[in-house]
Amino acid sequence: MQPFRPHEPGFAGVGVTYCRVPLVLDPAGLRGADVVVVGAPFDDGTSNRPGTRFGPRAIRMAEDVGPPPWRPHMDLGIEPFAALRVVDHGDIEAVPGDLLTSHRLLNATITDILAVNAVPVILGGDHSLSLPVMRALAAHHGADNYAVIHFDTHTDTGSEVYGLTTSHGTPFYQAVEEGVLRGDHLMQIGLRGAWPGPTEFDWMRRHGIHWRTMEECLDHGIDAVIREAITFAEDRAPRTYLTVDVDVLDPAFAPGTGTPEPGGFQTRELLRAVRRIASSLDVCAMDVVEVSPPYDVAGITALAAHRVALETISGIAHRRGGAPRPERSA
Ligand SMILES: [Mn+2]
Repeated sequence: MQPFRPHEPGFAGVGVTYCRVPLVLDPAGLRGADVVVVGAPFDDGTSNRPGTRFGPRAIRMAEDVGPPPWRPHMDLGIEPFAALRVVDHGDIEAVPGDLLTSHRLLNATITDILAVNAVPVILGGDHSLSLPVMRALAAHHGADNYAVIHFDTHTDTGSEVYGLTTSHGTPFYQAVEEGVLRGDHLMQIGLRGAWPGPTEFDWMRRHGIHWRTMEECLDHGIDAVIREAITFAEDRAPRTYLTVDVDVLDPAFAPGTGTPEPGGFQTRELLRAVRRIASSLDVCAMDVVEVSPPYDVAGITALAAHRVALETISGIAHRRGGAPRPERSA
């Protein structure tokens, strides 16, 4: 089999698979997988600096140490690639300049992955991709049956951005208004900066959306906010969609993104947070979005995103059992 799809743009395609897991481009080959990595190489939903179409490949290439996957986690005490069957499904054949078609293609791919009871791990791409993901989750599980934990600088609850209703600033507004996401099942963490404003926050209150600003994370302590998020999600639904906009990180740790905002999480705090969430909750889908390699420095943003996915996969492996043996000194 060719290691690419016939209609994928030149900037798309795996380059190397995620952690060198097997490449499975044929949807029929996904059966039996526990986790399916897929790239969503589009950035037509971006309001400011584009470039996240280059994200999936950069994230996969961020760490390529060569041999087949072997990543013993010294804190969780498990080896995720031994505990789970993880495959890379390549990138969707995004159509440059046609965001709605790219969304339909991603929705179809996520639907295929959910149909075999695997967890999609989506490498973005801009955050508009959460809309087709939530449409697939609602169709498969029902909107009542999943919660969302959303790390971001921004709420992404605009009714429109520059007149466009489908944008990386609107997916959670659209999903609630469409009925594919319950507002009272959504918790957002890390909000800061100057967007959005009172109109959007009023809409969020009306729909029962819960959030913790970055200021509240510092006031309460990040661990306390993560415990709150886990309780929030498990009280509302049997499974959780984890969506991570890399701009929740401080630009010192993640300069390679389209809408950076100073004053955010450190990488180690985000990695610990997603690990705890995936260890505690039934994560039914996750993504890491808004990695824009043209603005990256030394690949640190792509590497942070790579590790956000790896910590999530490791947490999923930990939650599903095995024999944990954290590496602690005698
Ligand atoms: Mn976002």
